[in-house]
Amino acid sequence: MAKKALVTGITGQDGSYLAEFLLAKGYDVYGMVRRTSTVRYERIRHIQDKLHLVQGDLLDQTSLVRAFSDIQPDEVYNLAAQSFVPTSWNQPVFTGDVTGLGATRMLEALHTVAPQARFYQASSSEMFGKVQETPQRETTPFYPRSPYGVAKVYGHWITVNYRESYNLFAVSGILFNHESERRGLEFVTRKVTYHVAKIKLGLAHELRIGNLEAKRDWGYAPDYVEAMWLMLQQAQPEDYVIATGVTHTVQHLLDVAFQCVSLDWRNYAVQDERFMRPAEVDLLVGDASKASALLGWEPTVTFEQMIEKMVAADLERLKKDPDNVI
Ligand code: NAP
Ligand code: G4F
Repeated sequence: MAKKALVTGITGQDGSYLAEFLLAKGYDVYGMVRRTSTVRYERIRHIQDKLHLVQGDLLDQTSLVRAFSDIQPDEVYNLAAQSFVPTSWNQPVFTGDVTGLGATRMLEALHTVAPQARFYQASSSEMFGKVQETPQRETTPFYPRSPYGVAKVYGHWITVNYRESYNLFAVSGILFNHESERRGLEFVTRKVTYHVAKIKLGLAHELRIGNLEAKRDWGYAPDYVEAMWLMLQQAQPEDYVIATGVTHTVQHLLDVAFQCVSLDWRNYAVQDERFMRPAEVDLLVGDASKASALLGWEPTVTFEQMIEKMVAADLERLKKDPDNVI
């Protein structure tokens, strides 16, 4: 019998890649989707006929209990979140409810009606915030710098707590930034590659941007979803850092992206206060040696290769449809 996986956040960047990965492994994939007035399934449209989509919302306990009870999944990947850091200052209570308490609702549903299921929680390097050591590893203390980071710390510890309280197979992947051609347009890598493509095609003339000094450890999303799956295949439930171990500034991102189309970012980028944050995470760089040793996981795509892919994909999309915003 095929294994059954339930993925929350299936319409997001990671959810779409994870769904593809699990389908290729022969899983029956159940994706949780929430009701919205406009359906936005762009990232999963190409596999939609192979998926079982179930309605549910991390804010609605009953929908989660029903989903767990009906599906009786073998594996659960909790990827759903309000995941954009700046929005978390505008909507801190909502972010806490979805991104933090949402994890408790998922674990409580699992504990109540499907305790045999293995559970993955999408934790984040944002939890390290004002970093207490470099590089950051599983044992590095957390010091979150945004309501989003605080909510993720809660989600992380409630996962540990349910594991220890109820002996559940519940793990937390502390994933550093990972990007792709499917990244949301508001995140800095995609914002840059999309604008580079627009500027190259004469569809835009400037890129308004925030802090150029911030450093991130950026990996490629398809590599990272494999790590999620590997964590649930282990004999023991443990938490892992997933990162490339290489960090770059936002300014370097501009260098690399504009070089892809032989342009100089200095002629187009305009710093704009609106994109500065009330509290910044200045530096992230992860130590994934535990994942390398125990999961055999390694990143396969470099930062430069990834940005090149993203620029190429944005050029392709915009050439076909100049209004394309996917
Ligand atoms: P994303 O593209 O923003 O996707 C978020 C997903 O969550 C979407 O499918 C969204 O559905 C869903 N969602 C939001 N609120 C929900 C709710 N109340 N109930 C049910 N579903 C809801 O995020 P991502 O980049 O794929 O990241 C996946 C997870 O990993 C997130 O938890 C994120 O915080 C975490 N993470 C991401 C990174 C990264 O660099 N990408 C790094 C570390 C951790 P709609 O389509 O309906 O909005
Ligand atoms: O791309 P970002 O918005 O990602 P951020 O805040 O690091 O969060 C992402 O990664 C986390 C993992 O560490 C995830 F948990 C989270 O869900 C999300 O996926 O910003 C990256 C950096 C920041 O330092 C920001 O200040 O880029 C800087 N930046 C500079 N100008 C900008 C901009 N960020 C955005 N979004 N837009 C700008 O114009």
